[in-house]
Amino acid sequence: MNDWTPWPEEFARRYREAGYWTGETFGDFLAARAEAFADRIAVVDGDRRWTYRELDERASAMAHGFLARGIEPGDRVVVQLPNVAEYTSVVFGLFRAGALPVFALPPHRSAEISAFCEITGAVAYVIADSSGGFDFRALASEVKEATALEHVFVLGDPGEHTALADVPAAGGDLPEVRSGDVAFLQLSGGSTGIPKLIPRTHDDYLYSVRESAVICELGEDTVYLVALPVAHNFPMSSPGILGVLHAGGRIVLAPAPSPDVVFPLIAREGVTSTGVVPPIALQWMNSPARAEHDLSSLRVIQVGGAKFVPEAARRVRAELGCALQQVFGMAEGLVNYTRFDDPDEVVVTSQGRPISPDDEIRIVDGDGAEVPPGEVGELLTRGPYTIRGYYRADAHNLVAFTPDGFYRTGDLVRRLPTGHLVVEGRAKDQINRGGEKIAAEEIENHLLAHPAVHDAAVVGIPDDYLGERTCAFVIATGEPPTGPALRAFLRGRGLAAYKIPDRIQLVDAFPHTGVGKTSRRDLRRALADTFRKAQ
Ligand code: OOB
Repeated sequence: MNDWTPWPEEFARRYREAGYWTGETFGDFLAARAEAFADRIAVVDGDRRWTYRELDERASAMAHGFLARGIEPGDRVVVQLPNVAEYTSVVFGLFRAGALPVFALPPHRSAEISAFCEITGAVAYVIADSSGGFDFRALASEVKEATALEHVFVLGDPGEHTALADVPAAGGDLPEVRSGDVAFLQLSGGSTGIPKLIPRTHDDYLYSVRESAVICELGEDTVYLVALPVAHNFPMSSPGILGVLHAGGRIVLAPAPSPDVVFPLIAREGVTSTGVVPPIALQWMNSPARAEHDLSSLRVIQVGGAKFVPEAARRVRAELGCALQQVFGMAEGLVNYTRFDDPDEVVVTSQGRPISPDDEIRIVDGDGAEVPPGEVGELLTRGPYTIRGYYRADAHNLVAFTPDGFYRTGDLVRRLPTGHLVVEGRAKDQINRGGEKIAAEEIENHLLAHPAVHDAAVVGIPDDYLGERTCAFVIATGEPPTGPALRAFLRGRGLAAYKIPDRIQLVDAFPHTGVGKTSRRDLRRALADTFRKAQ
């Protein structure tokens, strides 16, 4: 079994020759930034301000400390931190130690964290003591008991674990890290029962970061607000914190995306840009608190992660006083941006065009044949920063990628003559709940573990605010369980809160699918259709 699928040599050579893959590692990247922007402020977290030099020094001290404690180059380390400055020193520290961060998101609980640890064989887990009212130390103890985890590093009060504050150490040479190797593992939104992990190399990711910084016109005067969870691909690299560091700008970490937290921060720090999912953009536009804060420093708000409908997109300039940039990206690679010189109509009605001239786009019908120009089909893509396979997932890779290496995005799109893509829907069994992705099969599997559940089908139902919410259709055996009981059951299985179905509907049978098929995939589609028609 292969851990990951490298690009075929002819492609790798082409990407190097084109200057996309430069041989730079994340460790080099930070060193070069620290050299160029030494005393400028890189990171703002509350009252703390770290310069580029300080971030560089902290990252190296972390790297030495992790190595001294037995983390080895190539080891996987699950990182689950809130939006705090230490996220940057930990992650760059791991990069410099040659270890691979596995980026968990704050809502993940034991079901997800155990799965990440099992798939990757992670030896360490980095958390905050508690955040958002949840104590991560107990979760860590539970996962450590059941997996190969050897170390738990805790920001704050460590309890029975190791204090992150005790990790930094001095040291000499750091291990050699190769730019063509995997640098970290991102999470896929997924559409299967088991989470999928995305291996990204230094070369491929840094290419997307540098180009994103150019497209988004970042510079030393950029002040970027991290309103989404910092470990997500969007605030990480589109252009995100890495794009901002590349350009010598400043990152401002927000502990939450709500207007009461974010608006004063924008005013205080002179924030110039930020990236959010559609429900947050709507919340900001609808907030009366807008009038109480000076938001005039904002030049652009990026919206992505889920479809931003044109009616909402049209309101941005008038209500937030800044430009809109739509971002249609995926942790697997491909990222599309509307450009600042695009006509307004293109910016409000399309989801942008790819970063690279070598992003190959195919839009195909159900048989894999390309659709005529302008028609809707599934988006397949291949390119210098799009993966060729998931991590340790050989069997799944056979269906998720074409034999010639195109990633099947599962997104239904059409292409405008300008090359911009318009997202029209989805052909994957995933629910996009305001940017948070939920694999239907994963939730169904958890429901099926309940003794009174005979069968379950999870579908997305339209929602004005989130785009979609989740509905679980359940056929019971014997005494039907109540909705609250099923929800409590799912929470008890350690599932992230955003994955708990918003609605649970008990039914006697699932609709027939016409040809008498019984696969849950067909049922899901049929139920989703029935629901849409009933609305
Ligand atoms: C971003 O990344 P992921 O990996 O959480 O989710 C990717 C999926 C896409 O395949 C698509 O289904 C959906 O999220 N999506 C959008 C969208 N942006 C993402 N659907 C409609 N309109 C959009 N603008 O979500 C992500 C990664 C990097 C940058 C931005 C978003």
